[in-house]
Amino acid sequence: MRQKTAFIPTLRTVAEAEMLSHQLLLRAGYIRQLAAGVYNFLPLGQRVLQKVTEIVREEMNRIGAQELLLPALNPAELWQETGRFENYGPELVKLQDRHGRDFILGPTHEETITDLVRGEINTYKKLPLTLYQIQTKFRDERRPRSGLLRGREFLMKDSYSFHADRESLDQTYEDHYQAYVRIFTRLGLNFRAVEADAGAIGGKGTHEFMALADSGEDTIAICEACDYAANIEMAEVVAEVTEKQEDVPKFEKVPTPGHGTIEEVSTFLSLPKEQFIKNLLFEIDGEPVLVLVRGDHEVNEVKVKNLFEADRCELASEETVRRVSGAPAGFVGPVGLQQKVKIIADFAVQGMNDTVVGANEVDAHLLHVQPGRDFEVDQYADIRLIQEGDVCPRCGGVIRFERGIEVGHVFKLGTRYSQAMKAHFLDAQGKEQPFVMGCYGIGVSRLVAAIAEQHSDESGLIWPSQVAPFAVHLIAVNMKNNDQARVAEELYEKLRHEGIEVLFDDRLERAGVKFKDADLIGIPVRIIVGSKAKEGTVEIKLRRTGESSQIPAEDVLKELPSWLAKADR
Ligand code: 9G3
Repeated sequence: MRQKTAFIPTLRTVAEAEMLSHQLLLRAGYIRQLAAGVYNFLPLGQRVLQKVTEIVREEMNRIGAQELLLPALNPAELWQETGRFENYGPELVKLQDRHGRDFILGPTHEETITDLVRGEINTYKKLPLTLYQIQTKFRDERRPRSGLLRGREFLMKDSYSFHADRESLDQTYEDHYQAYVRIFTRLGLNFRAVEADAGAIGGKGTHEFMALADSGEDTIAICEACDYAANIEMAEVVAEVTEKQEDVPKFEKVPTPGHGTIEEVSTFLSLPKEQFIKNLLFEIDGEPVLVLVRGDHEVNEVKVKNLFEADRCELASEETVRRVSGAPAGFVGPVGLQQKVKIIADFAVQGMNDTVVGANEVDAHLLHVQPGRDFEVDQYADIRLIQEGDVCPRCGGVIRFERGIEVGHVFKLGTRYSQAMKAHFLDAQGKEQPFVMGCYGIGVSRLVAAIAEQHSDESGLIWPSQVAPFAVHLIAVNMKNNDQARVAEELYEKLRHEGIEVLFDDRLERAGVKFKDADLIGIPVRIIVGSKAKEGTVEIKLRRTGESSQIPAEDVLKELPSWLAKADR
């Protein structure tokens, strides 16, 4: 491609863009925003997107998944069969056709694919079956941000598998897991597969694939000693054992005027936060539940929700707190509640002695409260957020946090959708069974940003060769100079004749502009035809390291493969 005619509108600066990848993709002319979370992919962006898509497609085909294409426009009826038309909020894009019928633009396609398969497959002999698509999804995010990382219209590879039994699902899940490892490795990503929470989609057993990035939205807990890694929403906490004290004095009330937070009361009473019990009243599927964790710990709401297998789990409203406790939020405690409610506590609370809790009275706390003596806990469970320095639940090593960008997510769905949609097959005994299903996603357009996040510096993008829009960036420093123009044109023709993808900067721009643009665009290997062209010498240079050398123009084809190979190391 010749830059004189190419549509690559580079920019020196852009308005605020918190993610480096977002800023660089805009400045290098890869994408342009049409609306919040809605992007144009310009020619360079499209070429990268196609390279990523091709690698995903190759690895999905390799595990025997069959590619199809489902409609983005789905009749609401399908989504009413699973109840998701009603219970997914404003994120679900709804519209009406000209006859006033309800439709949605698909955010994912469990219903669509299950409807297709239930109409065509009815015997175990045709199982297992894995189908996938690479298709545009719509999710009306409240706060679309960070460019391609959280869009409202985006490209996803979503695959769905259908099985006669759980063992078969486990095999396909493992096949996807390995395919994802191959895909993210080929894409040059530094990633981790982490245990994750299945969330609203349901099912047991799920992993997320996280591209490590300090600016990533997700936090993962990683063990320094073994390969344990989990989304912190899921990471298990090991409860340390402490013995109960027998000689704790009777509890007593103390005034703590105007001090609501544990921070304030801990300072006011000069008692450590570890001696406090944090009391949070939740409404879980509408029922008030008092949740207790140690004062220096945080409640993990995903664990609380999963403990009750609840649909809804949120902090109680102020009036519910007053009704149940008799006091405002900062003074709630497990002793002397106005209304009896279920009390659950983190394992760490079980081993506590001589604690401080809210007195269920404004401006008052209780000292010397002894769990098990002064109040009963209905259930102890692992419901706190893991912290850096905690013990690894697998090997006892030390847990530390990393931030990541979720680029893949694999789920064992079970029969949730097939049951809801009466998608059955006849098993070997002729008995009707619901399909056992799995679903597996990769954020394809999000990957472009994740790769850019990991492969860039402040001057611009640095694409791994497998996904770069071109392999070689050929730059004629001064196209007005006959020697340079001749040598550059000859090289351009020779490289293209060899099937090498070349971006040729043949513009009549100053050298400085050309090199700044080349640094932004991020093509791994650069060939510079400059003043030494008249001696037949050109410079070959790596974008990543800046390593370069002067070589004879006629040796470029011979030298290129070794430079392309070291471009990624
Ligand atoms: C919705 C809306 C947003 C959603 C969903 C449904 C996320 C929804 C989870 C999944 C699960 C898997 C197949 C590929 C891999 C991920 N956001 N999810 O189900 F209606 Cl508005 O999409 N689907």
